[in-house]
Amino acid sequence: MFSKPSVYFILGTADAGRKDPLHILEKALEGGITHFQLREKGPGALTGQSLTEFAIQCQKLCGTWKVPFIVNDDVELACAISADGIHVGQEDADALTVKERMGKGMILGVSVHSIEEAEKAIRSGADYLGMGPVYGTKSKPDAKEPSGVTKILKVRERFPEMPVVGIGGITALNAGPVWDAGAKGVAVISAIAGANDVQMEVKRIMNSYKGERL
Ligand code: TZP
Ligand code: MG
Repeated sequence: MFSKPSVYFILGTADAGRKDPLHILEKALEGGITHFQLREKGPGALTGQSLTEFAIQCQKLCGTWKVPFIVNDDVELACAISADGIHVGQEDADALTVKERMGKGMILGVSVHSIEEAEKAIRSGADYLGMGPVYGTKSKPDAKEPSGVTKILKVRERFPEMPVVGIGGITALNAGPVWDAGAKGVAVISAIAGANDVQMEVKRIMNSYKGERL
């Protein structure tokens, strides 16, 4: 499910600014993202029927590219539209409860910040762990202090089989240490959503794995 290098794109309508979020997603898919997470948050976030309709449009696009479509937090929505997966943070629904509720084949991602949280997430049935913020981020106002790759290294050492995805301020230029720390993937919002050429930016991030510059 996570072959290295994975470029895991996260987007909500607020992250698109004045651009069309579906167009951004389409270009990101063309560029080669390997995973997509719908994370609809903040002022003006879609809710109810408009959120469901938007989610289905994102899901259809991802389906065309055979890219897993993962929903952040919203277990109801993820189950209602049979998303490929759900991602929860420590403040969200308990991972074990989510695991029990979701469909058998669905992917469960959990954000963790320590060995203890990682252990609990793994016991709850997490398929991958999100870890960050690695660098400073403007996309999550309540983000914790950035901790570089130290925590990723620790979790990788303790749970070498568990795929870890780094997140927070990651760009094509600073992704190197995240790959080197053993992350299978990098999760990115602004570097992709805000890029002038979304497709090219995804390729650049993908190529950062081998230290190649595009
Ligand atoms: N969790 C930790 S940092 C972050 C989330 C959702 C935001 C990442 O966004 P960006 O723009 O790639 O820094
Ligand atoms: Mg959350």
